[in-house]
Amino acid sequence: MKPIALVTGATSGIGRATAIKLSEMGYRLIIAARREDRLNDLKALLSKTTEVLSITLDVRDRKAVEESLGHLPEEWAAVEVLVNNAGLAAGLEPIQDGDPDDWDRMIDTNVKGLLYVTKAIAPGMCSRKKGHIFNLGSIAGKQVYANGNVYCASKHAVNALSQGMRIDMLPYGVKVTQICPGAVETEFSLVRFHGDQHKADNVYTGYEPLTGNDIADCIASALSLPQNICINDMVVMPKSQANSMYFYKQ
Ligand code: NDP
Ligand code: 8X3
Repeated sequence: MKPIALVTGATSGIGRATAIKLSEMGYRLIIAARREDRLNDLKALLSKTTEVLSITLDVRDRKAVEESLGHLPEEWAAVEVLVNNAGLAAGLEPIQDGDPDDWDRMIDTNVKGLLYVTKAIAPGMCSRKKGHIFNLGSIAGKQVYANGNVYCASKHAVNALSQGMRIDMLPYGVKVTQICPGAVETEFSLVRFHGDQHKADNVYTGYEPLTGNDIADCIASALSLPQNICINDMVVMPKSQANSMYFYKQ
């Protein structure tokens, strides 16, 4: 029987690329996100190579996460790989000008959503003594940049939770890998700037950003290592980005 991987936020960017990569690696896929039409398209694509369970889900909805991921059909219950990817930035303003609705969205999705999904899946991994969790952190979880305030705080929380999860599940052999990318060209900036395509495109000009496929390759490489090795933390930057603040643009 093929192993099972669950990817949240599979309808775009890093999550979509990772779901495709994992299907090519021989996993059965559980894909979750809010946009049902996109999930259906991805399911059709993945179904050419593997079995797929598609779940329309808002990870901020604790009850919905418990009901769906906490009660998976028996043949889908033994999740081996969880990719906690669903997340977003909303806004890029000084704290005094920030929108509390944006703050709620980021904290509820990036921190609480990740916790709800983990709570639904991790107990099974512990009881089977087998599992690998990937948390999508960010370079923003390592360094704070101007106007990044709440997004950076949410990713610093992911950084702390990844360390805590790794310690807590150590006796059960569950691996926890945090992936911390720099700039990846996805819908991330379009979402951050509330649909302003021009502002979003500007983020990625003058240098070569990473792609969702690049991050999927990193996840695949961590997964492909021998079982006694765990990559705890991967900080993955475009060649032209030294850290959150320093880009070399031409
Ligand atoms: P995208 O906007 O392209 O994809 C985000 C995905 O998250 C979408 O599939 C979206 O699906 C899903 N999502 C958002 N909110 C929810 C929710 N409430 N419930 C379920 N799914 C949700 O961005 P990326 O692929 O770039 O982002 C993926 C992750 O990588 C995020 O955690 C982000 O913070 C992180 N990251 C991104 C970087 C970048 O530069 N792009 C760099 C570092 C980290 P839907 O709208 O259908 O629900
Ligand atoms: C997303 C990339 O530059 O906002 O985490 O930190 S950045």
